[in-house]
Amino acid sequence: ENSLMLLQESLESGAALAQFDQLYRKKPGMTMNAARLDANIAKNRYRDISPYDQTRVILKGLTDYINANYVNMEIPGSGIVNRYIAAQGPLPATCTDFWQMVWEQHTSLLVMLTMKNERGRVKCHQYWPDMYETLDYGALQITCVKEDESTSFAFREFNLTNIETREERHISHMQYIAWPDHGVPDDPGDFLDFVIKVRERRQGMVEPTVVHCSAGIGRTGVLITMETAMCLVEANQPVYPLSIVRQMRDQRAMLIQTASQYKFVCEAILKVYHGCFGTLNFENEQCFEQMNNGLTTKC
Ligand code: PTR
Ligand code: PTR
Repeated sequence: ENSLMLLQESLESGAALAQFDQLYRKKPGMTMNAARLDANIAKNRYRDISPYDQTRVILKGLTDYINANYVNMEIPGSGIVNRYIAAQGPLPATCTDFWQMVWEQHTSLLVMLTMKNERGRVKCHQYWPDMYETLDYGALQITCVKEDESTSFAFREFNLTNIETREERHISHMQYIAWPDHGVPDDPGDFLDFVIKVRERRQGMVEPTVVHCSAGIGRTGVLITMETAMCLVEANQPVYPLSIVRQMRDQRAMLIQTASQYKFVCEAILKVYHGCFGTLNFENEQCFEQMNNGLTTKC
């Protein structure tokens, strides 16, 4: 496929990374005033990472602020729009806000791309209860009913009960635990496996998936880019990673933090493609079927 051939060439020549470095990190014209209000300053994990006002998630009630943005990724030609909320890792003081957001947005999948601690620093507060335990966050009561851990992933299931309405919901939590901030995943194979599992879980879901890391920009951006690229390949659409990044940054600033993260995701996109086909030839009908069946199993 032509766009992937171009991608390979521009990675080899270094042009891809130069273009990435030149792309705006914040979309001109977007504002970030809510983040700077006195009442909200302490709700930001990092002083330099704020949500756009225009796309921020607004909580119901008087204090409506959380450091999170809607990020909608359209897959042309397929009628699909993948809906995400990109968020910072909750702080002790924002866990209740976080769960309120999950409830109000009808989210049933949480994707976490950070560990709680990295290199001796706290990166994200543990905003969920341990296995078999229950914690109250405002009007929500959360119980962890399942937890499976491997070396790279931790998958959990939570029951949420709204104490006021007695309504009960079920939430999946998928954590990738082998990926330090500012870096790239330790193992691209494990990372692709993880993204494929996220995609399987997301099948048919219309409510936004909440994706967070520590700041909610670097690793979150890599994951959304990867999933978007996989959907584009499946929909037989060209894949231009830079325009994916632009589309993301139009909705939350700074998504994908470093050139090495960008390079990593571009290489992973090519790897998925080559893994399915062996060659860069997209014309062939059979290739397509193979990919549509294969992407979620073999690659
Ligand atoms: N030990 C690391 C950390 O605490 O950050 C990695 C890790 C993170 C391991 C989360 C397990 C984790 O999940 P839990 O402790 O909640 O099962
Ligand atoms: N000021 C912080 C820093 O540069 O370290 C903000 C920051 C932290 C930015 C983590 C990105 C980070 O990575 P991620 O978005 O993947 O958690």
